Amino acid sequence: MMLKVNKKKLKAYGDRLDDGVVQLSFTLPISASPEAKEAAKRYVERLGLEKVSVATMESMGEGFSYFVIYGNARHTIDFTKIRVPKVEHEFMEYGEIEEYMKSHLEKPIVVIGATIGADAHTVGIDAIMNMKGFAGDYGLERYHLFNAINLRSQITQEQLIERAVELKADVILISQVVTQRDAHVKNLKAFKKLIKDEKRLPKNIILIIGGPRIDHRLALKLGFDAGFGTGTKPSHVASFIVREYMKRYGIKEKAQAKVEDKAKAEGEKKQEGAKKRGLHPEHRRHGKRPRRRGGRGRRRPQGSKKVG
Ligand code: B12
Repeated sequence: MMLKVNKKKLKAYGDRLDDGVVQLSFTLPISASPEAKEAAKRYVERLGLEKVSVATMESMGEGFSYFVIYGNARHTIDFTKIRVPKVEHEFMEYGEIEEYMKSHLEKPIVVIGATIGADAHTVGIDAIMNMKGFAGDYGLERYHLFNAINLRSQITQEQLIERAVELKADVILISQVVTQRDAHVKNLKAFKKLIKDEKRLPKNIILIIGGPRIDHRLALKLGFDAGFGTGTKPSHVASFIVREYMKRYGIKEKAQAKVEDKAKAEGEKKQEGAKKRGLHPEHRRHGKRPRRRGGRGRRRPQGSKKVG
């Protein structure tokens, strides 16, 4: 049975609609004890939850305790008002993208990727770029018309830009996994500042960021073209790159070009037909001879004769 959800007053679902039950987990910097448990309960009550129950308390070693707590939240959200910026391009799968690129591109798209700053996490950028890919989806290296170069991790903003110039990159992919103290935001802002004044790279260069705490909204806010978060598959990124590249370089979609060509040919055919029928150029567009004023029944003035 479908639930009758009030989307204007959305609440968390625990074991029945609108009970507002949420689960919280956190650590307190005190050793596990009955007092610690009571402190955790009161803390959650102060956060505004009601009917609070501590499901789990675990010792996290000397001086730390870990909790899982349930409680009922009163607050609601108007879901109908929520708008989230997201990558709008239609996603294709590996095989489709390969075919699509073959029929639209004359040369490979150069894509370079790296994890920048002190961040040493490479698994994310590898998942997108490496031949074997991620979750059964081939990485960019597997595509014939991507020249994908993975610089891996701890690359400085300056190094990334130098390599982009050297390799004539069309696309730069940046991974940021460590977000402690907003390290990712600082790194990305520093990169944007550098690339803004870089004259050796094309204006059309596509800048994409990704990582578990990255989304499209943050990417746009920081001046990047797209942002991808957890669960991103390489084909999502590939689809975005191809469509965006074609848009920026004015490469028309074949299907669209076909429709436009057909419309143009039909227009020309009509014009040609009208020309043959001896229509005045002004009327050719409609392909019809205009009706004479007065219409069919217009009579000659009395006494006049048909000439010829
Ligand atoms: C493996 C791992 C490591 C490995 C990394 C090995 C390697 N070669 O990458 C090692 C052991 C080295 C490591 C070290 C550290 N780690 Co670590 N690590 C992890 C762990 C367990 C998994 C990360 C991972 O590989 N995920 C799998 C990939 C596939 O997922 P992903 O990165 O999200 O990528 C996907 C998307 O985000 C997206 N994506 C990612 N990048 C990009 C880029 C682009 C362009 C695009 C389009 C998409 C995209 O696509 C990917 C596929 O879907 C996480 C915890 C966790 N479970 O997530 C902690 C975690 C990321 N690590 C963390 C920390 C703190 C560290 C250390 C600082 C710990 C320390 N004090 O030393 C150091 C980092 C040192 C440094 N200089 O960076 C924290 C980060 C906290 C934060 N918010 O900042 C985490 C979350 C653990 C935690 N809960 O505290 N870590």
